[in-house]
Amino acid sequence: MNSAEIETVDVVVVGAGFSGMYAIHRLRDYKVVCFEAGDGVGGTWYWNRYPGARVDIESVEYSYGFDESLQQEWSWPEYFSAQPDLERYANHVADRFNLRQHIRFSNPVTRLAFDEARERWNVYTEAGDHVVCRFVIAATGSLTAPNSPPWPGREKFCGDIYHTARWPAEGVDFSGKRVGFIGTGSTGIQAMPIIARQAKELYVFQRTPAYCMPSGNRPLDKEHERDWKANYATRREQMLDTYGASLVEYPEYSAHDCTPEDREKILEKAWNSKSAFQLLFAFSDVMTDAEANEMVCEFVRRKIRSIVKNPKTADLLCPKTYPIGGKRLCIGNGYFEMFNQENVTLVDVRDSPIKEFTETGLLTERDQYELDVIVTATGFDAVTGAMTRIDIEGCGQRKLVDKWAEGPSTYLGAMVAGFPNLFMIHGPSTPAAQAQMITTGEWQVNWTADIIDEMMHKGHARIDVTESAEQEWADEVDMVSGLSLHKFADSWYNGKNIEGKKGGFMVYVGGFPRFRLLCEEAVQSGYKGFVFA
Ligand code: N01
Repeated sequence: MNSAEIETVDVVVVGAGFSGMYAIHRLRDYKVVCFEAGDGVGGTWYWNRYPGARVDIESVEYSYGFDESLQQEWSWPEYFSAQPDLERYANHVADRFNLRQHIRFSNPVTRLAFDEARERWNVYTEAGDHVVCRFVIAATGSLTAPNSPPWPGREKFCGDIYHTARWPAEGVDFSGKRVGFIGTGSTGIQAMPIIARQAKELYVFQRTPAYCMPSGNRPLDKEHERDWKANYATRREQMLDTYGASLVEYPEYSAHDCTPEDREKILEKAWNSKSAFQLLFAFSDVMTDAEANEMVCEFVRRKIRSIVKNPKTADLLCPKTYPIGGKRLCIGNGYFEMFNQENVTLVDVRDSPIKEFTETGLLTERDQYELDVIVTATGFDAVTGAMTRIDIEGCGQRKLVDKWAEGPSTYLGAMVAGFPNLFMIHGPSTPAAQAQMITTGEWQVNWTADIIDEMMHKGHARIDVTESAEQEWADEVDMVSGLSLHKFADSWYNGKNIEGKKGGFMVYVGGFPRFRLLCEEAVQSGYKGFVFA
């Protein structure tokens, strides 16, 4: 193409999920284009439309705070919103703030290449767009790239196969069907009880049992809503000062300080709490002290045994090999109860792994299962997958995928040395799903946009970070994860959910206040670790 025909903008935003949408809004004084793979806004809440998809953070918190009238006008029907309500909210925001004019839908970015001489990014898309820009904001999400384990024989299977993260908008009718469901993480636990109500038979293929607590979801009561609306400004500030950017109770007492009777009462209260995740915050040391953690694990196992009538099934559903919270705690509605239904069968694929898909179902090492439909809720190539699936080429034609071959390196989770003017929101080594993602995403967008504003104001063409700053950030990330029990679980946090994926712990578990402080200090101390040109 003739260079005169190539479109030039200030900022390209990749992804029109919640962070990408806010980035468009925050940077609207510049020329901004956003490329989005889907044909609508909402990111995670656009793609994950499987039955039962629902947020596990209170919606009054899990929503934008940047516009007071938006949060005053909007009403959530339930405490923990279902996917259709979250998607409706995303569409409302896109319309209300005229964001669609900047978004090119069904148009995923395929390649990003930095032109060092011009100090500009070349952005190429699947639909054939080529845009040149000064800054790229990759708002690509932590849980974007679906993971589909390479079982042979998929093409042979005569029925339908679905991945929960690519669910058909028109839904799926499971009536009278024999359904095989692979995956018992947060997604599977939400979807299965609903599918089990419809399906003739449901076979649950479990590799690792999950800790799960009830969601406490209910219609949002008007008094609670009024109270939040009267105090939004203060509450949003308070949220930023908590570990997970969420106002759950954070006790100061250790599990060891309590008598067994008091511990039981506290755990029972946390189990029945209206705030999801309260079990992880039942005591101050659940995520740092193995014995305290085990007390909570055993409490959940007792719950499972009391709910599930078949003792063998109950035992198989009890997690025994990793600490609670080591993988993200699942929040469910009737998951364990579902195993009391006659049409539901639990299959242990740790003991007898899935070998292949056959014409009529699934073959494990021990048995053949006859199925009409197979649903995979096998998670994501998390944190890095959305970035490494784009061909990204920085200075010296170095590819991001090569730089990250042994695991992702970043500075503050925001930038990668040798990839100037490319900012990530919820990138590797940010708190990601350890903290409430809309509020922390908004905060990261503001922090990034302030840097861009300053560069534009001062006439800096280029910002990069040093490799020593990356190393210091890696040391910080290792230090805080070394203090927590997360390392004792194989999960998407450390890439061990996917065979062969390399890298260490990819999520910052030092808490959002510390993360925010370190990001703010870096900028305020004269851009420590950054290099301008
Ligand atoms: O994915 P997962 P997810 N053979 O990776 C199994 C967020 N989220 O989509 O544990 C057999 O947790 C795998 O087994 P194992 C939330 O942050 C939030 O459920 O690796 N099984 C596991 O059981 C969450 O953490 C909400 O042994 C295989 C399952 O597939 C994140 O998304 C709702 C397998 C994958 O679980 C991801 O959750 C939903 C194999 N080869 C999701 N490979 C809410 O807000 C994988 N599995 C409520």
